[in-house]
Amino acid sequence: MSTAAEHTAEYAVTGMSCGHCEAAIREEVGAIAPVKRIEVSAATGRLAVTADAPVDDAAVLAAVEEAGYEAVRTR
Ligand SMILES: [Cu+2]
Repeated sequence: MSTAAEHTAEYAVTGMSCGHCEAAIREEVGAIAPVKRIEVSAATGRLAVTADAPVDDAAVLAAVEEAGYEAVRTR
């Protein structure tokens, strides 16, 4: 554990089927300013967004929607 607190928000994404879907979400969510790390899997439908500040839920959900998918926060 580092001393700087990391915040991770997890989402269940509906509609991803392949690597292109993952890339589309990665690109849109990656454009949100303080995002540090993105894990996304079409196989599990899971999206995890890590930042040094609390993750902006509305921005993530809007970005996923922009990419053409739907997400709900799961953690
Ligand atoms: Cu795809």
